[in-house]
Amino acid sequence: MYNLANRIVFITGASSGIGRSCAFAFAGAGARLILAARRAERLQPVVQELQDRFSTECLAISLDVTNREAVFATVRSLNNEWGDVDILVNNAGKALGLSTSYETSIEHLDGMMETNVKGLLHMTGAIVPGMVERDRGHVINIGSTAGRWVYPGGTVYCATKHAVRAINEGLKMDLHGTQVRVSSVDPGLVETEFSLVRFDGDAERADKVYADTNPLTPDDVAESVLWCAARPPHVNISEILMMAVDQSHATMINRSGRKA
Ligand code: NDP
Ligand code: 8X3
Repeated sequence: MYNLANRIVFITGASSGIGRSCAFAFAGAGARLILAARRAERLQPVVQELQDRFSTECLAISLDVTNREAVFATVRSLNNEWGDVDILVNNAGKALGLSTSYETSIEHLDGMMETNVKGLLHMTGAIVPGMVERDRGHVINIGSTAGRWVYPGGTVYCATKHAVRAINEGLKMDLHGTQVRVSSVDPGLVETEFSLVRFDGDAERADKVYADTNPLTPDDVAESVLWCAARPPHVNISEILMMAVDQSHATMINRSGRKA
């Protein structure tokens, strides 16, 4: 097992959902955490709870991953105490709307492409060179079943997650010969704020996505992320594809009722 105690873990999108759950999972393993998201006010209670429950050393950073300059400046500003990032969890991401590819607005197109693809690459570009220099580290990308299958209304989002899958595969080759690891955890339906964001705050519409079914929880995903990170250093988990039992393919979801 790779001992995660005192390792420095940088998690993007830690203010909600899967990223927030990853913070608790790594905190439970004794890691030190750099937590980033745009909404500082949503990071603060996460930090407070981590400190109360695990006495975790945390650095909360308000960061928009689409801002390349801000990403590089943030990473440069990490002092000796925080600079040697051991694990990068590239989690920040979103779907916006359910339009056809040809009707997707420029706002939605940019929002998805800039965050899910370029934001992930900005973070990778800012942090991986240090890992290469130290000849250790681990990048864990949060992909999706949308990186393998396309569904109606999801063309652009799925394209971004297909890109994440390609980046995950290519980054491992880019790092060939180093001891830096690269993994992708690719979940299906997970109940988070994902659909609330997709439907621009329409809670009723978002709730319907998870109605009468038993989706994955963000903690389920975080457990897999932690498992990847905790493998012995010579083991690289390339990818994990995971879905709720109630989901058998992108749009094949059993809605016969919620189990307790
Ligand atoms: P949430 O909406 O609950 O969380 C998304 C997180 O990303 C938030 O913390 C948000 O913080 C952050 N974020 C969004 N944009 C930016 C940005 N520009 N810069 C920095 N942080 C940003 O959704 P999930 O937890 O579900 O999503 C996390 C990842 O999991 C995404 O990559 C998503 O594609 C993927 N995924 C989700 C699935 C699902 O069904 N929920 C299934 C498969 C994959 P803030 O708004 O404060 O910046
Ligand atoms: C997020 C889940 O169902 O939109 O990746 O592909 S889904």
